[in-house]
Amino acid sequence: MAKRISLTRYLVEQQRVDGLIPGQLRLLLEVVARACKSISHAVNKGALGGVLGSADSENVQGEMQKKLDIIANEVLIEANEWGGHLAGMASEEMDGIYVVPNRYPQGEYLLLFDPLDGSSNIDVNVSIGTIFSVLKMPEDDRGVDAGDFLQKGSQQVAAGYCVYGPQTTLVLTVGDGVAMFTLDREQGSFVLTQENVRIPADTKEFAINMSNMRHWDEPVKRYIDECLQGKEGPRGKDFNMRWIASMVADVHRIMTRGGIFMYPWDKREPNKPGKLRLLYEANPMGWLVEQAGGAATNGRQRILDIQPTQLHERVSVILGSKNEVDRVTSYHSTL
Ligand code: AHM
Ligand code: MG
Repeated sequence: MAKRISLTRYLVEQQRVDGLIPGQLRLLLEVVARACKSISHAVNKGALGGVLGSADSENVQGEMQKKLDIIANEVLIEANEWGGHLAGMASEEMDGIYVVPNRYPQGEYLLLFDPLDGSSNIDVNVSIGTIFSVLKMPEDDRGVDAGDFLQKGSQQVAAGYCVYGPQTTLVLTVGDGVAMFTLDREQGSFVLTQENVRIPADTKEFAINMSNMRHWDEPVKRYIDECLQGKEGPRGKDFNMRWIASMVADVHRIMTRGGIFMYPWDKREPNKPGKLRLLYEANPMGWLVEQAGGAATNGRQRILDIQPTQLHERVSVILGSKNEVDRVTSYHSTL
C-alpha cells in the first residue's frame, strides 16, 4: 500500500529535512489547517447546523455578510490567537487589523485571510473556500499596526487555500512548489495527495463573468472575442468556458488542469481597480499560481510586485496558464 503522508509529517519534513520553514511557521500552518477542518465541518452541516443564510450585517466593503462568513472568521481568529506564533491578523470580513491580545505571547508572523470566499455560493451548495497568506513582521518593529500588513506579495512566506467541495482539499506553498492535501474525514487529518503541482502553459479554457462584457476594457474584450471565434478565428482552436463564482474553486480547477481566470477592472465602478482584494485573494492565489508554473498580473504588472497602500485594496486579476496570461497582459500594452 502506498505510504500516506499527513500534513503534519509533510510540514515536519519541510522543517527538519529541508530546513525550509521555521518551527513557528510550521505551527501556524498546522493551526490554519485545523481551523479549515472545523470550517469544513460547519459548511458540511449546512441547514442542519443552522449556518445558512444572511447574518444581516455588512462588512467594511459594504457587502452583505453570510452567517458562515462570520463563523469562518471567528474560527480562524480563535484558533490562531493563543498559539504564540502570530503578532496580528487581517481579514476581508473585519474593518481593521486584529492584534493578538496581551494575555497571549506575540509571535513574528502576520496572518491574512478571506475566511469564506465565494459567499454567494454558500446557500446553493456550490464549492467555496478559505484563502490565506502569511507575512513576517517587519524587523525591529515595535507593536503591530495596519502598515505592517502592507507588504508586497513577493514577501509572503506561505500561502494557501482550502476548497470545500465534493472533497475538502488544502493547497499550500511555502515557496518550494505547490502541494495538495485531501481531508480524510474518518482519520480527521489532511493527507498529501499531490506534490509539485504544475499548471500547463497552454489552455483552451477561460473563466470570466461574461455578464460584465459590456463594461470591460478593450484588451480583455479583444482576448475573449478571439477565444469566442474558436477554430475559425485568430487562435485557431475552440475554447471552453467555466465560471463558478468562487475564486477558490475556479483557481483549483486551474491548478488541476490549467486555464485562465480573470476578474478584470471594469467600467461599473471606474474608481475601483477591480472586485477582488489584493491582500486576501490576489496575492496568495498569485503566488500559488506562480509556484505551479503559471503567471498572475493585473494586466500591466505582476500581482506580487504591487505595493499595497490599503488593507482592503482591490485589484484587477488575470491568472493561470502562463502563455494565456502573457497574451492578455501583452494586449494591455499594445492597446
Ligand atoms: P467574496 O470574497 O465576497 O465571496 O467575493 C469574491 C468572489 C470570488 O470568489 C469570485 O471570483 C467573485 O467574487 C464572483 O463575483 P461575481 O458574482 O461578480 O461573478
Ligand atoms: Mg473572497
